[in-house]
Amino acid sequence: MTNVSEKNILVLNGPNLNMLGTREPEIYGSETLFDIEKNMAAHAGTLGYSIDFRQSNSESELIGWIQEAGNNAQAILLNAGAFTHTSVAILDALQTVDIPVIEVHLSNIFRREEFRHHSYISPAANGVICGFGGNSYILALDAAHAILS
Ligand code: CA2
Repeated sequence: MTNVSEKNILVLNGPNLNMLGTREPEIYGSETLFDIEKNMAAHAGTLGYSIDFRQSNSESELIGWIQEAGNNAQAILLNAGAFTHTSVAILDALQTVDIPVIEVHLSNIFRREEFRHHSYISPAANGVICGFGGNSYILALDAAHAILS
């Protein structure tokens, strides 16, 4: 893993989140994923963490990163995108790691279509933060810090 330090937070982003900032700003805001990464890195620095920020459109790649995280990270912040609503495999992977997991969403999934109201991932998460746009990630980092402190 890149950017490994003693206090490392793994931030995983699922499918299509690389498209942030290009369309649907009314739902997801106008920040790009890179903007979110930069803001998180700055905030993480003030808390004494480094972040390892990744995105993949592949369920398999996300699962591999989750499996490795137990050895390399103190916590996982995960926006699994649409896999949130479909993936038992990601749930199973999260249940193999023994570090805090915070589920993150930009949008308030409970104000949206009914199929977005259910998350397969939440049972493996310490908590869920959704609806605050890019700030959801900052709030999730604060939540992880509170758990780790
Ligand atoms: O609100 C979130 O963060 C979501 O995880 C985003 C997912 C969606 O399937 C979840 O229900 C909620 C979708 C990410 C796709 O993002 C795009 C952004 C801009 C343009 C196209 C896709």
